[in-house]
Amino acid sequence: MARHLITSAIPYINGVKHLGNLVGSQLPADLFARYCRARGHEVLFLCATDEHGTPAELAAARAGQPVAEYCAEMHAVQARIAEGFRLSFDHFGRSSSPQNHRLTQHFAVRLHAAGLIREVTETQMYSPTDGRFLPDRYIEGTCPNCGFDSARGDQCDNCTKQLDPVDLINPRSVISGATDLELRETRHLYLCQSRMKDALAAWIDSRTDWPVLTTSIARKWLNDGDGLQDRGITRDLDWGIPAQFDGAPWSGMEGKVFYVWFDAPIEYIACAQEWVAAGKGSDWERWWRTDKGAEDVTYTQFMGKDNVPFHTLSFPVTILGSREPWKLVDYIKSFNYLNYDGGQFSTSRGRGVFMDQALEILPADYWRWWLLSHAPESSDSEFTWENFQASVNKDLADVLGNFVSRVTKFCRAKFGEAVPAGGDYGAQETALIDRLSARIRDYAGHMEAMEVRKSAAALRAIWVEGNEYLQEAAPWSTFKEDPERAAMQVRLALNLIRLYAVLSGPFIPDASAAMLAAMQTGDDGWPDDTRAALETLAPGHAFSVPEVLFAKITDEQRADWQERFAGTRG
Ligand code: B3M
Ligand code: ZN
Repeated sequence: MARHLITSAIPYINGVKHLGNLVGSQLPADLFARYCRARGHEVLFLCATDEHGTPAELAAARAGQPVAEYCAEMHAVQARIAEGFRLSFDHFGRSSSPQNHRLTQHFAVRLHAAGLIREVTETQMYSPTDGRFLPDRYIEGTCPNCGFDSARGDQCDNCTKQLDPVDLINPRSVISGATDLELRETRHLYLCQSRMKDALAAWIDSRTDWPVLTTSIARKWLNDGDGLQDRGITRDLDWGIPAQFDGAPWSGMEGKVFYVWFDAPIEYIACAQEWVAAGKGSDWERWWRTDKGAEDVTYTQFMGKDNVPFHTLSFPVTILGSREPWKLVDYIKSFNYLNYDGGQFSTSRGRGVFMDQALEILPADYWRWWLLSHAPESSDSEFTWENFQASVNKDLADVLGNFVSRVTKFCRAKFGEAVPAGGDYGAQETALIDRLSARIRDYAGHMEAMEVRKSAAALRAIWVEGNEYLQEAAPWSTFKEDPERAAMQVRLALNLIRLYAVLSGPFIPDASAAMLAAMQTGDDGWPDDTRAALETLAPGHAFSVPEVLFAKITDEQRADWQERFAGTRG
């Protein structure tokens, strides 16, 4: 039994995320976690909220709440929405946890001992109007790299370049809009990333099986030298993990906290400790310490492309630089952006569908299917209501839903609500079984490789096989001259419904559960032998006709939603 540690990038606490965020990390991570479990592997799937830094402070200020209170509330909101989307985290933690405080400080001490932290006196942007320093997102301006005019102090969203507030052209305060900013001296801890450049380059070069998107971004910053400039890992902020603590080997850091991007990835580890503290697990070290059993763990991270530099460069410096036997990531699956209806999703302008709104209008499976089957893997992709309507109506309602409904209703009408007997499978069925076996292998191969779109296409092809078989076999006409044979055909089709439930679980878990419930059976594992899988429901086994699995989206609904989500969220 293989062991898989799986993490999704941890979403900022600053509000409900949109569908583009969902499909860039949490959802494909969930797909993979569910698949690994279905294959009988041992899985630890972790996610959390990213609660520090300027995003948290700014959002709390906007909400008029103390930051801690705001974070606690928003964590509960995000956790509830994650459940709504059936994201099967083993634990959904918080980067503000005591575990992460301890561990982050521990890493800083270790890095210092390894000579990888130095103290720097530098000048930072200070706003007399606001009476404070303006780190990271407290400042916006024009990107010196690409000219984007709303680049933030820590990173340009347009070109992914990691920035320093002092790099911005025409900087302005996000709090007050003030532009009369001045440079003032302050002291900070710097992580000496540049010293690890060769080690990191060798490591990235050894990852020959990683997606090009991941390695190309990593190499870009490595070779530019850019991503590997030494970076400040402390900030002049109130909210965060204090950079000063008992026995700290540095001084003068009173009132400062660690930079959010320093502590956020450490939360992947702390989250496993929280999972134990919550009584859900008993041993986090066998997932995270290679001296304590984690040497045979496969660790996969999921994230959007803007997060890649931090996971391929900064976090590995923390892990490797600690000189302790922590588990290093084995595979980084990254995603491009999902656009919305001819533009970008915009949190500030309320443009696009946000996770809470999505669940208000349709159940999770509809979204999961569309998002995963259109995942922005090789390039950015775009959500349009026309495309969403077409793929829900075709794939889910016509291909899958209709099959289930036709088969169960026909059987109930002609044979009653139990699997009919009627002889062995014949040549037509054997041919179908052969085709299905090949397609299931195909599907498994793509899932294994985390090729999300290809996996969706392969699963759909498996559904289509059922429809084509039904069309050819036509039990409704067979029934007239050869009811025995029709019974056998229907028995196979009912077994196909069970097989579909098992195979489709990672994509559409609720529909999968509904199909299993209708077939009055459980999920007894991956179908290694297709014929055996299609003989699981024996003659006489009772079933029921399920409710409509997927309702079609009408043109009226589509037009309605298109207008509603054009950009007015208040
Ligand atoms: N919170 C950025 C984001 O939500 C950041 C990811 C942290 S992963 C350790 O896209
Ligand atoms: Zn830029």
